[in-house]
Amino acid sequence: MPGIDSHIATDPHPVVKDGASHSSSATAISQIHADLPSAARAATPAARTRSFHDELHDCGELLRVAAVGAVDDGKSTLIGRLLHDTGQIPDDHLQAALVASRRRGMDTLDLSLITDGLQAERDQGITIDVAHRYFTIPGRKLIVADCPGHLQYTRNMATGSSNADLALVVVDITRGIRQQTTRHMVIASLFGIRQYIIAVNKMDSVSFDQTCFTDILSALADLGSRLDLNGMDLGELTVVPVSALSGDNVVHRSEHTSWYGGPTLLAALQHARTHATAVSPSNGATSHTNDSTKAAMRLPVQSVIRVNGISRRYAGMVAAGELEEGQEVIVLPSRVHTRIEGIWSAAGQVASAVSSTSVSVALTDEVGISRGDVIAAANGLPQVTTHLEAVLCWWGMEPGSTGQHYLLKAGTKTTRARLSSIRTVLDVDNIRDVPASKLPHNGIGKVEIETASALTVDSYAASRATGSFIIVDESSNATLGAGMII
Ligand SMILES: Nc1nc2c(ncn2[C@@H]2O[C@H](COP(=O)(O)OP(=O)(O)OP(=O)(O)O)[C@@H](O)[C@H]2O)c(=O)[nH]1
Ligand SMILES: [Mg+2]
Repeated sequence: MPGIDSHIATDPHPVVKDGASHSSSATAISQIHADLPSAARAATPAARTRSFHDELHDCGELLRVAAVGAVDDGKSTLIGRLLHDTGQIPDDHLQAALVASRRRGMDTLDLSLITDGLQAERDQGITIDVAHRYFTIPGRKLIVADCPGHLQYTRNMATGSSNADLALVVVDITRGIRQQTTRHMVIASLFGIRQYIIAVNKMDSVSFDQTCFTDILSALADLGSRLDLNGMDLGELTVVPVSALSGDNVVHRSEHTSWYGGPTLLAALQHARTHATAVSPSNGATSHTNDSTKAAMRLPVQSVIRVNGISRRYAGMVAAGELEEGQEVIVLPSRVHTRIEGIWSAAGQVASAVSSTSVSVALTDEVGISRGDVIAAANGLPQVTTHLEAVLCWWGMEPGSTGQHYLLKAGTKTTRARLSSIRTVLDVDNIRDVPASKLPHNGIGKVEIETASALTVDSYAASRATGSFIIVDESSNATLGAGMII
């Protein structure tokens, strides 16, 4: 694993790059109240002078962030703080959160209420569903998925991270790295995330003590090397000491951490690689790519459309790579060679389309194609197979067991499948694969699966979209697990 970027300053008085001296007292209701209705603008002196709204039009590239970590470590509060201190909480939301905070008997604004939208979440003080927050920071558009930390909702956490460019891992400094923190990092790594910002939160609870922070750094280094030994790559880690409650090192540099010379959370998010600029590691075997435009083109066919009752077009979403007019393609599983005659998107006829674009295409030859078939670039073929080797995250309440039948959905195709072998299950505490015959609830295992009909797939390392699948219960249709093809 590459080194941890912890930025402990050797200079006890580092230059304050943001130029913001920031009061880190908790956001008092009275202070906010006095400034309403333009409370968001008045969050801090720096927020007043640097209007983030001014930069809304200059959005820049999209960065998808999954905020993960153990229950109560402060994910929702931290996202709320980020929104608040960048002046992006609408007045009505702020008002509602103020009222709810008061109802809870709090004399400070509970920023987690900004992100926790469900009544059940507010009642229990935990996140259950994944809330997506869309906002901007200078030069960037962000989509932040606020994932639940509770073990029971690990599946929701996985949903929130499945498409992320970066994981924001929140760690409560008073509780350290917990099993659920590790589990989330393992899942994020399996999903191909190669950038991590570790927000070491609640620094106010330890009086911003540097030794407590370096203890977390040692624990992270230890975790990183254990993951490495098990073939799991985290990629780049930036570790930032923060207090979501008081705002230290979130948007404004803290005056309480003079020993820290690294970026604020905001600056770290500004400098992270986005989807468009992501690069895949060069070391081959365990590398994953976040950049589905660099992968070989895959267009899983969702439906066949008749145009004017004569010609046919094939509709679907480009799952990987770039689709181009004139491109030589192979239709799978029939293996018929043909070319792309024309491409239509919502914008009309286009010469090319990148991954995640919904399109319909016409082919130069008459080919028998139906839903579930895949149109693939001729230079870089997927496998057509009934045998899968995969890492499977299991959320079924009943353990997954050898010989059981399920439904397997991969892209636009659904088939019956049998769990033919469970090779190992990950011992999360020791980061070690151990032999097992069952895959327990919330377990992560290496398995083999036989499918009733052939699937057109890639390895997950080559393509996220065509290298993953879900396992569904045949009778209840409940999602039991998510797999990544090895
Ligand atoms: N002292 C202190 N408390 C904090 C800080 N950040 C959050 N908290 C408190 O920690 C508790 C949990 O915060 P949440 O933001 O709901 O935690 P979470 O990680 O979103 O929790 P789940 O979504 O349920 O996993 C709340 O009581 C917060 O007020 C902090 O920086 N300092
Ligand atoms: Mg939460």
